[in-house]
Amino acid sequence: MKALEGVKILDFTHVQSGPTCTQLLAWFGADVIKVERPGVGDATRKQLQDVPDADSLYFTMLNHNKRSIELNSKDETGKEVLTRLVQECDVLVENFAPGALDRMGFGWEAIQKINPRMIMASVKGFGPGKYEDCKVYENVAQCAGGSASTTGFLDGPPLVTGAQIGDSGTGLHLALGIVTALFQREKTGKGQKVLAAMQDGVLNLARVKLRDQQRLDHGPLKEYSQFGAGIPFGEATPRAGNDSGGGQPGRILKCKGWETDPNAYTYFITQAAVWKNVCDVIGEPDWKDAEGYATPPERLDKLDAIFARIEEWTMTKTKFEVMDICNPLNIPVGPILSMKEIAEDEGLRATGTIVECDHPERGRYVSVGCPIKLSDSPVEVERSPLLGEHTEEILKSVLGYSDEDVGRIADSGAVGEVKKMAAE
Ligand code: CAO
Repeated sequence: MKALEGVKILDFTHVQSGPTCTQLLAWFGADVIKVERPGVGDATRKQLQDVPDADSLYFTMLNHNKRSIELNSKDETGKEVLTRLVQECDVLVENFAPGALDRMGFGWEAIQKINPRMIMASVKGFGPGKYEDCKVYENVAQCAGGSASTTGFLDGPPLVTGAQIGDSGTGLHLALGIVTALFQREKTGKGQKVLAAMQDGVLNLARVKLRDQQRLDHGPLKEYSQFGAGIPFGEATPRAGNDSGGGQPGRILKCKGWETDPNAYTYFITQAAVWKNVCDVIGEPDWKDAEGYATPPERLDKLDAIFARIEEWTMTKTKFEVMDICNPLNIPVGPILSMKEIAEDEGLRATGTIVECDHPERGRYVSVGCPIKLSDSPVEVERSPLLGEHTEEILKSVLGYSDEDVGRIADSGAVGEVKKMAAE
């Protein structure tokens, strides 16, 4: 038994944000039916291809545990099939450019008429307002959501982050909106619209930077290294380099091998509660009670010097040795792990966070499994579907079409050449 067993998702998503959401729902047990344009499919199938003629990793890593139906939603017969899908499914998830669903004839009002219990969930770049019609990709959202202006170093340009907070982050927000709407439907019997705008999702994740914006009205941000360096603050939350985002000062420090290994670094947090342990570890026991060092406020203007001294120590150890020494002393540290190290990490493989799948076109590939673990709803990660792999199966088993109907639908061209042959 899986948590979302019995829930049918009409998955009209593409690229990254929407697919992340529906992949999570599939992992929680929903039957996710991915509707794709005949012969074309999700654009990511062919983007950043590493194996000729095989679905790309971009696609395969975002579309696990789904079924694929090829369907031209602009064709008359295609619309008939889509209408049946709306009748049968619980949730429609989409992340088309604004207005695309209306142009197809399947806007919110039309959907409600066909199935009042349907939840219609959308990712858009912006919420209602002057930018609502804009197309948006990841980095645009990171910039518009406040993340880029607060990421990077003080003397450099704004930076986007590698974590896809605009796409995958908004997909997560949408998934929560969907299960919440399903929960409410239990009581009301009605569907509703769920909207997750990428700008809003990024801002939600950058919430602490808006906190700092308001703190600026009351004086400098003392935990920022900029304060210790004596650089005045401007009007807006500045870029904070690798400063810790919270009240406990932290930095990225070099470890043994940094000269040749770009990831021989550790994150080191001088949490106030374990300051004495930090002093012992780095060989500065006098700092425990020395004037100017004993309390967190006294240390604020010396953080650069303090971290320089800690780095002298971390440079004598590998990032894993730093972890092994500091963890038992409750000093929060974290190695900078490369993607290579993560892909090979036995611990992550043991928990199913890193998985391997067999794919008929591309062979074995590594992927990220479900990052949320439910004790009563285990996840078995299955490979992504080939384009239209389940067209016939969905027409018959989900929508109840007869062989004759499937032949008629295939003849119309609404479901693509391959399925026409399969139906014959
Ligand atoms: N059958 C027939 N037509 C189909 C179809 C199907 N099965 N599936 C999609 N289409 C059509 C759409 O109806 C649309 O047609 P119109 O423009 O005539 O209405 C067309 O394909 C293209 O859709 P699109 O505009 O969404 O795609 P795009 O490549 O031009 O834009 C993107 C991509 C991501 C910029 C845009 O979809 C968007 O802004 N989405 C919302 C924000 C978002 O999710 N961004 C994250 C992207 S990365 O995760």
